[in-house]
Order: sequence, then structure tokens, then C-alpha cells
Amino acid sequence: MKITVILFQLITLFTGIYNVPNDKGSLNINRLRTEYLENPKGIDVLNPRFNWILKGEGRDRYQTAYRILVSSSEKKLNQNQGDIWDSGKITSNITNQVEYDGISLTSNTTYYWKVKVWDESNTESSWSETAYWSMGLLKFSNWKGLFIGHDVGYDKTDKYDSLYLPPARYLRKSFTPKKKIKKATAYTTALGLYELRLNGSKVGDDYFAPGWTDYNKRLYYQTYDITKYINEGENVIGAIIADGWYAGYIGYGLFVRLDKVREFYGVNPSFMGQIHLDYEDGSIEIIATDRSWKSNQGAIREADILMGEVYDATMENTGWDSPNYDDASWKTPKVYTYPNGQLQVHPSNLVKNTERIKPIRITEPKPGVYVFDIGKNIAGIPELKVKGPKGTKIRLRFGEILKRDGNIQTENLRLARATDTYILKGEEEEVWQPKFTYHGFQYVEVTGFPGKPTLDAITGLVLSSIKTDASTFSSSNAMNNTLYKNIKTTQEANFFDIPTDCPQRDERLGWLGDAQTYMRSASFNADVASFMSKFLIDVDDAQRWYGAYPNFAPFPYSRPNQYAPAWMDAGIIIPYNMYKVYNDTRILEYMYAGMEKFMEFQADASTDFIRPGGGNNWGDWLSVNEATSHDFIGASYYGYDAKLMAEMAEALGKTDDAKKYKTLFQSIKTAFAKKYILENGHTSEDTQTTYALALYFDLFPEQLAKKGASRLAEKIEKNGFKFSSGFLGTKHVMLALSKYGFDDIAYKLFQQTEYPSWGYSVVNGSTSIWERWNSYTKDESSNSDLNSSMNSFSHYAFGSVAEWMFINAVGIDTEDSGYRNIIIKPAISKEMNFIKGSYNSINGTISSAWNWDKNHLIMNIEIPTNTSAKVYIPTSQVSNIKESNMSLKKNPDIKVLQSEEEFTILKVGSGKYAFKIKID
Ligand code: RAM
Repeated sequence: MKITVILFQLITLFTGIYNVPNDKGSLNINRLRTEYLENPKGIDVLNPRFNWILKGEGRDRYQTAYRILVSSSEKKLNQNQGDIWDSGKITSNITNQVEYDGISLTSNTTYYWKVKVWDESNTESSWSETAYWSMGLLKFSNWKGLFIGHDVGYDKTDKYDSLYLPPARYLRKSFTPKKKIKKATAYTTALGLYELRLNGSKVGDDYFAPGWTDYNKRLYYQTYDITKYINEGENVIGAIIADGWYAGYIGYGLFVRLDKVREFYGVNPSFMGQIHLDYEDGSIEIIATDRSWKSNQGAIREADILMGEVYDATMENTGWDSPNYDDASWKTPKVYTYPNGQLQVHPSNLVKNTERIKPIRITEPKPGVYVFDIGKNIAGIPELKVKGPKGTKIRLRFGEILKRDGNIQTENLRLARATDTYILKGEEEEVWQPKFTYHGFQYVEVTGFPGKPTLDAITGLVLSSIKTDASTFSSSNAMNNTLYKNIKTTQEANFFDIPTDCPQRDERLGWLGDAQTYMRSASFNADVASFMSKFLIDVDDAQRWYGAYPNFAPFPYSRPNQYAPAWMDAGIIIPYNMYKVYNDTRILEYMYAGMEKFMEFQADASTDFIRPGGGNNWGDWLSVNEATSHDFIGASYYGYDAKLMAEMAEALGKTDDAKKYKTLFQSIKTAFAKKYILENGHTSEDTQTTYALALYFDLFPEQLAKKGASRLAEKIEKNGFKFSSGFLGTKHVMLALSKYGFDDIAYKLFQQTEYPSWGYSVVNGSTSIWERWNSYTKDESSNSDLNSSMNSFSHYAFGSVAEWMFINAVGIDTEDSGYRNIIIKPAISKEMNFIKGSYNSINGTISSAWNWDKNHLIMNIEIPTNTSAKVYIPTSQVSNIKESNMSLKKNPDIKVLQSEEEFTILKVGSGKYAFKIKID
């Protein structure tokens, strides 16, 4: 291997010298990622996938080859010694999903990598920056720790009438490193939630570790580089643990009086982990959780995700997580059994604090009751800053909206108590945040504050697993720009380890209908590749034994028949979108057996290729004035699944399966048309949603599709350009209208401000997306009818219009998978003056902007390096199109693919293009 590497390096050195330099300069390499993550500390994938993004000056730039080096040290990598893997020069244009193919990777080891590429003229780039990743503990035998906790006694008599909220548990261990330390790493997890502490500080910036999974199947552990926290002499490692999803209240269990309302996975939280001290002399010492640790209770008296946290600062064990602390009164921890679930690395990022928000005003609706408005509806926690006498008790409650009298509305939280309490120790200024609860809120109600609080008494901390920084959008309609902001706010609030339906009430479950309908939208707003990979593992774990995917995942309840058309189909639709958006076939492989089982379940439930409704039948959830039958929804989604299965089987090289599913799709399509499509092109149920689903899923007979689309357009017009659809129909109405050329109508719906519409929430002052079209109005009289037991103001499902906003309004789509062959096809309409947007795809940033300039249409686009695009220009006259003021004939960078009635289709390589089109 070594000799070939040296030979190879000599050859590349020479070819490098003799290459004709490219006058555009070589390509730049950016954003190196391993398994979708930037420099992940601890992964357990044995053949990780690498991604990078290229940037090159000028047009039509692409990669023709790459070379990856992986080294065991940064020094070796700097000397270009790929002692772990040297891919050699590989002739290929791929820049993502590139699989590691070197020697076996080992536990607790950091690997360094870089890549260089050759461009279209064989010009070699310089090496990229160095990236790294480390491997977690790959074998069971690597684990030395016991699951330890603290016995607080079990005190629960009734299930429903009083809450059982035990205190958090504190664990500590003092240790003294024996030699000089080179590196120290912590591998930790908990059944429950935990915060890791070292010498008085929190380790890392994670919240809600270790995340939510079906703990009977898998438990994720975290890897922290703790080298910088370790001192000479005595050190103290500590952990605070609480019930979390493992033992606390989950979802609506209490509300609907399930047999079990808490402790779905276990009764007592416990912590497990170990620290690896890598000494400079090469030896390793491991400090693992065992009976030599000490345990106790402390200041956190109650800690529950839904119910809130109580912190009594007078009970603090000051200095408990630091050296020189006397722990003689602490107990020996209780040892719990190992869980059945597999220990694995969390495949994504944990929840982090993504923003700190200062309140914009304080009101006092009742004497001594202060309401802080933080200006937008978020998911997160408060930070309280206060100075006052010892024992003062401050109560914090949370609300998304205010009632007429200025008090917060809490009725819509149902049985989520969502109340935090802080009891002052009475010293200097005290600053506190809860650790094991979170709330959905815009308003914080503070009672018991000593004196009159000022704005800095409360800070809102946004908590989320994602950053919504993958796109930009602006249009000539300010309302739509606010809508876009609201969609992002609500996605951030609900992408909380799993995609929850809402962050405030006693629900917060990973509802699959919401997730599937929003998946593509989610991908436009944020990089959700690793987040959704993690969620799909939850979905797969939650699949019912008979093949249906359940209503939500993880699925902690033991209730039978919890599935529904369009909810269970998430098991097909989300993986498909992972493939489409991120070119991810590995997740398809992972899900494939389950997806096939689900298809069999559907076949079994069908008669003559018609899958009826079944299970919970949520229908076109929260539609208004028009109901679509459960059977129609069942049958149409079955067809859609078959279509997507055929494409996914093809992507995996399973040609026979692809054929099988194509045939199945055709059979469903025929049966479906026979049952639901009339000869005049109407659907038998004639609701907006029936047209939208059948057209978008390609279930209309070809010769009738246009008629069906016209009928949909006509129905919308007759309805005053307003929706009658719910979670399922709405985005498909938009997509189907644009698919069949009714962009004007789609824009009218998009800009509508009367109920039911998106604009209605914006003009009523919303900062988020609501669960219902009419969750709230400024006109309070109509609010009294609202069902406050199910009225969330932070529900991302209706935000699924983002898919249309990017694919149609902005006009960015991918022809096959992963935005290598891009489609730029903006929905141009006189209903809008301009639309401008960008999207950071897995291949780089794509942007598209259009505006009217009298009788000209201006289109500015940018296509990333190493991709090409088909650009749809809305004219049949090639001579009407100019690019950079040049006619297309003279333009060597642009190929006219075809010119037809509505569009001229151009093919372009990477780079920026400025079109001016004369429109008669
Ligand atoms: C509600 C959830 C969710 C929806 C289901 C059917 O309670 O909030 O959004 O998918 O019911």
C-alpha cells in the first residue's frame, strides 16, 4: 500500500506540474461533513459518508476526479500521509455520499481527513481544510459503566388526580489523574435526561440528552471531548438526571386517561458512562459509573418535560460538582439493570440553544402578576435573573397568546402544567434556567417577583435541534414574507429531537401525518438530513408487527390499531424525500424491509387494488366545510406509495421490485380512476382535496387530468380563492395548481388574507403557524367558539406551503435526486411583482429571482458548481430571450433543449445567468 501511495503521489505531483492551468482558477472546496455532520465527535457508522461542496469561478465548472486522505493524526495529514485511507485519484463527479473505504475504524479514535479535486480541465485544486471525526465505543466490551441512580423512594398513589413529580438525582465522583493527560473523553448516557458536569461547569452545549428513542430498542450515548475541563489534582465529574421521556409524563396520556400516564419505559432514571483519560505515555485510565460514585438529591425538586421544573435554591449542595467538597452525607448510588436497547451514537445533533431573546414589553394585568412578551412564539425555556430575600418563591407560567384581560391563555395547554418555580437563596443576583423541561410560549407570566421586574429579569432561550438557515425567500408581498418567517419559527419550535406536532400542550408527539406532509418543506428551511435520518429510525422502530406505521413515533403507548391513512404513509414518503433531497440511498436500504412489509399490509387490506380507510382515519385533518372520505384518502396514498416504491427500488438497483411496484401503481391507478374519477374529469367527491391528491399523485387518467385541474381551479375561484382543505389537501392544492399551469390561482390563494388562508393568521398578528385555520382572531367575539382543548399556535403542518414556495414560486427543484440536475421553473405570474429565493442544497447554493420590468421578465439565477440546470423560460420564442444582453444564438454557455407552446427549455452549467425575456 505504502509504495503505491508514494508512486501515486509522484505521478500526481508531475501531472500537477504539467497541467495546463485553468484561467478560471481551480475549484474551492467547502463545508466538509462526515455523516452529514461537521466534525462529529463520536459516530458509530463503520463506513461513514463524506460530503463536500465546490465553488468555482465562471460558468460550467465541475469536478472530474477527487482524492481523499484520511490520517490518524493532523500531523500526518499535513504531510499528506493517508495512513488510514488514501482513495487515490478517483475519476468521478460525486461530492456527496462518498463512502469511506479504508482500513477498519476503531473505538475512541479521531480521524482527520481532507480532499482535493480535479476540475473540467483536469486542473487540480489545493487540499481542502482539515476535517475530522471520531469513533465512539463500537463494542459492548468497551463499556465499563453501570447504570446508577439515586433512590428517592417511590411515592405515587393515584394515576390521574395528582401529579407525581419526583426530584432530580445528583451523582458525583471525585478522581485524580495519575499522569499527564493528552486527551480526555466522556462517553455518557442516561435512561431519562441528564446534564453532565465537570469541575463546576456543564459539559458541552446539549439540552435534552440523550434524546428520545424507543429505549427498549436503542439508547443513544454522547461523546464529549473534556480535555480542556480537566485540571491537575482532584477533579469531579457529576451528572444530574431526571425522568424525561423515559419515566415522565408523555403526550396526552393523562388527558385521555390511558392505563399508563407516565413511566412508559421505566420507573427511575439512571446514568451510565465513562471517562477515558488518555495519558501522554500512551496508557489509558477509565473512570466508569459504579458503586464508588456518590448520590443525592438537590435543588431541583421537580423536573418534568410537560409539567415544568421546581428549583429550591436554598437546597443547593453548593460546590457538589467541584473538588474539595465533603460528600460524606451522600449515599451509595442505586444500581439499575442494563436496558434491552442497543447502545448507539445519536445520529444527529441534540437540542441546542439557538437564540436568546430579550422581551419587548412587560405588562401587569393583575397587581403583582407580570407578563413578559418576548415577541415571538418559540419552544424553549426562560432564564430568570433576580435579587431578593431568601425563600422568595417566583412562579413562571407560559402562554402563546393573551386573553382579552391581558392574562396568558393556558387552557390550550390542556394538562401540561408548564409551570416553573424558583425559590431564592437570597444572596447576590441569582440567574437560573430550568434544565429538564421546555415550553411553547411567547409570554412568560411572573408572579412573586420581589419588587417590580425590569425587562432583563426574563430572557427567552430558543431550544431546537436545527437551524433554519438553509434558504432565503422574499416577494413583493410583505404578508408572504412574514409567513415565511413564521414557518421557520414554527419549524424551529417543533424540530425538537423529533418533529413534534406542537411544543406547548400535553402532546408534543412525532405525528407522522404532519411529518410526511411537511418533510420537503422542512428540507428547504433547514438542513434536516441527520435529523430526519434519526427520526426514520424512530419510525422504523415504531412500525407495528403487522406492517402499519403508527400515528406517531416514537410510539410509547400500548394501544392497538393506532394508525391511519396518510399518517402511516410517512414510512414511505419521508425516506423517499431523503433520497430525493439528499441523494441518500443508505436510509432507503435501512428502511426497505419495513417499507415492503407496509406495502404487503396495504395489499392485504385492499380489494381490487383499492385500499380503504382504516385505523384512526384522521381524514384530511382540520379541513373546513368539505370532507374527503377516508376511503379516498386511503386509496390515493396507496397509489402514491406504489409510485414512490418503484422509484426507490430503482435507486437501490432492485430492478425486479421496481417493475413490480410500477405494475402495482398502474393497477391502482386504473382501479382508482374507475372508482373515483368521473367521465367529465370530476372526482366523485368533488372536494378540493380529492383533486389535489389525485392530480399530484398522478392518479388521473392522462386524458382527464387537465379537466380535473380546471375543475379544481374553478372550485377555488367559486370559493372566493380560499381553501376548504386540511393538513393533507392544502399543500397539494398548491402543487397541483402549478403542475397544471394555474399559477395565477395559486398566487391568489397564497396572498389571501381572509379565513381560511395563511394570510389570515398573519393579519391577525401571528408570529407562527397555527394548528387551525382559525385559531385566533383579533375580533375576540369569534374566539369564544374556539376549541381550546386543541388549539395550538405552533403547529408546522400548514407551513407545508414552503414546498410550493420553493419548488414553484421561486422555482427550484431537482430532476432526479440530490440537486445534481436542477430544474429552474418559477411560477411566473402577474399576481406577483417579484419573487426571490435561494436554497443551500447538498451540492451548494441555488438561487432564483424573477421580476417584471414593464413588458419584460427578468430572471436571475445561480447554479452551483458541479451541477447543471434545465431552465424553463415562459415564452415559445427563443428570439425573445436574452442572457447578459446577448441573444442565445451567440451564447456558448446555453443550450436550447426545446421550445414549445408555453416554455423554452434551456440547459446551463454552473454559474450566474441574467435573463431578460420579452413577453408579449
Ligand atoms: C393532533 C395532533 C396532530 C395531528 C393528529 C391527528 O392531536 O396535533 O397534529 O396529526 O392530532
